[in-house]
Amino acid sequence: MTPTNTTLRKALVLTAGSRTITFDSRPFIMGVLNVTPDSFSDGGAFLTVAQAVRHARQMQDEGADIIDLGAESSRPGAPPIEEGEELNRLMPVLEAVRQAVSLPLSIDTTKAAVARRAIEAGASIVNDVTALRGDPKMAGLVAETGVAVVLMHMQGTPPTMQRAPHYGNVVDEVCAFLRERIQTALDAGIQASQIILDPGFGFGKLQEHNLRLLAEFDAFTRLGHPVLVGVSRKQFIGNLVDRPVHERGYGTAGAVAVAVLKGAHVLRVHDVRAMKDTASVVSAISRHMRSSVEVPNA
Ligand code: HH2
Repeated sequence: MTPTNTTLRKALVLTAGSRTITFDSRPFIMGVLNVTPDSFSDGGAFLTVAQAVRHARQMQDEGADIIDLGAESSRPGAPPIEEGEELNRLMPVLEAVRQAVSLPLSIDTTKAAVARRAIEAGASIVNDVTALRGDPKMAGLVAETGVAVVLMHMQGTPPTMQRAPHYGNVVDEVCAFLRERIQTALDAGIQASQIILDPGFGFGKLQEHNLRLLAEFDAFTRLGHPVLVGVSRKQFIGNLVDRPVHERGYGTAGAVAVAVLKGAHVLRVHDVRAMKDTASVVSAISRHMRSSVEVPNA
């Protein structure tokens, strides 16, 4: 019998502090909770503790598996903020969300001091868009605490990254970067089972780069770690559907469907229910595809 994707897909186990997450056939949904005044999509919407808790509960009820809290925007052109300001925005919300939901919490930060406080308050994943390059203490913190870490590709930094991104072969270059960051993490004492990868949609990428990364997304899932995809409501989808941020749900679903078909493990999304349904349908179909659909001449 010709093997299907179910028989071919290897289960990956992620260790995240005291939690163990097994990725087998279905992608996990990471719901975004930004406690920022200026995030590109939900900036200002969940600034009070009560609003943030309500939204976290709603995402849990809608089927989220993880909640990603961020207190500093990384949208193109976003100015960096001070550690004190980030902690002031984050900690009251994180502590209240920790009480209100039972899901693993991820902290979207580039600062080790912020990540440490978040881990002490119960976060078990550090989502570092600089892939451990932004703060020399971050790798040691992840190694010491045993939490999971997202290593994301970015060319440049948020204030300047969309000015003139350039690549020879974007997929090869992003893969090479991720391999190098995995090695740096391992050298710092982080276990392979703590690592999640992310090609970084929109982070120093032109339209054609984002589309190539999605079209060849399986290049990242072959690197041997769970792979996160963050396409939700982003500009490259807006460019295709010509719609403002809050009307990009169907466009996002199209991109999510391709990523799921190509083996994505974690979907970082704003619209939990819609993307969970999209992922459920696509991953069920993909389990019935012959392997030859994905690997033509195998
Ligand atoms: N995208 C954003 C923020 N954090 N983290 C990962 N790992 N991957 C992503 O693609 C990613 C991310 C940007 O989206 P959002 O959080 O909605 O906006 P902002 O950065 O303006 O807060």
